[in-house]
Amino acid sequence: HYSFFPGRPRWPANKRDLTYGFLPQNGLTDTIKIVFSRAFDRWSEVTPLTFTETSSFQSADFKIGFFAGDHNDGEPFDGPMGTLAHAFSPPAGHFHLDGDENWVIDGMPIDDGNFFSILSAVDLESVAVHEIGHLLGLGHSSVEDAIMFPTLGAGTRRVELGSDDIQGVQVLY
Ligand code: TQI
Ligand code: CA
Ligand code: ZN
Ligand code: ZN
Repeated sequence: HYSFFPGRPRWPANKRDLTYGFLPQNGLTDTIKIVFSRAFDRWSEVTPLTFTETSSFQSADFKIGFFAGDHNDGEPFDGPMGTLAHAFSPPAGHFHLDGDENWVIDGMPIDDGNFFSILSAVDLESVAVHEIGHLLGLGHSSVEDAIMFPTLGAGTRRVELGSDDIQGVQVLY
C-alpha cells in the first residue's frame, strides 16, 4: 500500500503547473533530458499536474542535478550502488542523482568517461519515475510491483506506474 511523508506535504492546489530545471554545470545531453521528460509524463498522465522544463534553474520547482560524494546537503553520495538518488518532499524540489552510478538509458550505458560495470547498472528512467513520486509527496509502498516499492534489482527497468502508485498520487492531487 502507498504511503505519504509525515504531515502529508504536497504541492498546493493553486500550483498545478510545475517546472523543472537541470543544474547548468552538469551539461546534460538531450538523451538524458528526454528520460526525465518521459518520467514526468507518466505522473502527469494520472494527475491534473503538468511539468515543463525551464532554463532557469534558480526558479524551477524541481532542481535536478548529478553529484558525486559529498555535495553539502548533509546526505553525501556513496560511490557505485548503495544510495542511487534522493529527492526531498514538497515544497523542496531538490532531486539529486549519484554521479558515480553506472547509469543506463534504454539498456545503453551513459558514456560519462567512468568505468562501466553491468553488474551495478542502474536504469535512469526507473529511478527518475521513483524519485518524482517522492517529489510529489509519495513515500514508499509495500506493493512489490509499485514504482514506490523501495527496492529495484540491478539493471532492472521498472517505469510503469502501478495501480497503487496511481491511487496514492490521486489522493494528493
Ligand atoms: N534512495 C532512497 C529512495 O529514494 C532515499 C530514501 C531512503 C528515501 N528512505 C527514504 C526517500 C524514505 C524517501 C523516503 O528511496 S535510493 C530506489 C529503489 C533509491 C532506491 O537511492 O535508495 C530507487 C532511489 F526503489 F529502487 F530501491 C531510487 Cl528506484
Ligand atoms: Ca551510490
Ligand atoms: Zn543531495
Ligand atoms: Zn524511495
